[in-house]
Amino acid sequence: MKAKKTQTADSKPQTANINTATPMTWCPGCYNFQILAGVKNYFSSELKKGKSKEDFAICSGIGCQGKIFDYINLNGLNTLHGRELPTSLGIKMGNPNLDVYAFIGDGGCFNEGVSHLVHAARENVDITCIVHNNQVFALTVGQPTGLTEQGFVDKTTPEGVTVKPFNPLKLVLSANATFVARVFADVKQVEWVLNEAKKHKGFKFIEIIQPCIIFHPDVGYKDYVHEIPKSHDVTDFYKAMKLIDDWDYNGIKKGDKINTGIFYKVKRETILDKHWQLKGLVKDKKQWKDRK
Ligand SMILES: Cc1ncc(C[n+]2csc(CCOP(=O)(O)OP(=O)(O)O)c2C)c(N)n1
Ligand code: SF4
Repeated sequence: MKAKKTQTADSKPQTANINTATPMTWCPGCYNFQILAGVKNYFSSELKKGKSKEDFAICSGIGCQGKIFDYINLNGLNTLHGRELPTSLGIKMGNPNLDVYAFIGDGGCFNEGVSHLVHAARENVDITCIVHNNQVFALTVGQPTGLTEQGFVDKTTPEGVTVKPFNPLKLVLSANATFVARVFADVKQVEWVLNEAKKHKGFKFIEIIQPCIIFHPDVGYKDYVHEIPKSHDVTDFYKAMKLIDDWDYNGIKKGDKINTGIFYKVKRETILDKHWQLKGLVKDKKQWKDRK
């Protein structure tokens, strides 16, 4: 694991700066800037509340969103495209006291890495999975992913996408994820949802609707965003499915609702609870090397 900045044993806890000097290469106006700002606000406030940089690990893969790794000064690993979840699981197993955040694109998560997603949700791995959903493979210049709408045309698909996208949140819920949420790429919403997710033990899945202004622009998504009613019972699986089903990702049609907020949240044994060695490390706040 790449340590971006080390702390000596006798140095004081850092309440520090998580900025990096890496030049920004996102397109001006990219919604990833909103996500980055929300994520940084969240980590900064955690550090101010007494957490140390060494309590966190971040992981991303290859893609426009993957660059977020370079813009946040926290330890972690920039891994292979689509392998953000198994890498994050490895980090968590290596040190279960770390709070691990995986940043993934919709291509990485729902195309190349989709099997990892299903099993991370099923195992209730205690990590936070954040998907920047722009409905295209943006870094490689806009090819369709499994979430791109029918009719979408690019150089690889000149006659347009012929099949319907699948609904990623229905997949995540069906795989028994215990925390499922969606927000729009907005600083405040991102910060809010991370604060909600941190209260939950288990696999936290957050979809962020992040239009790509170059290859999959915002065709009015914002106008279709609806906050989930406060009265929604987050433990009701079928109601969660119903709210998720209000938008099928196949473009935007009259009557669609892109619901945002927490669809589902239930308690279930996590992968850590099932293994006494891991449980012991968490209970004693120790690392493997310190075990007797
Ligand atoms: C295993 C593998 N397959 C394909 C690629 C090529 N590749 C690199 S980035 C990328 C697109 C990433 O798309 P997405 O995950 O949706 O993120 P975005 O760029 O849209 O943020 C692809 C296909 C790769 N690097 N590794
Ligand atoms: S190509 Fe799209 S996702 Fe990538 S940086 Fe530009 S606007 Fe953002």
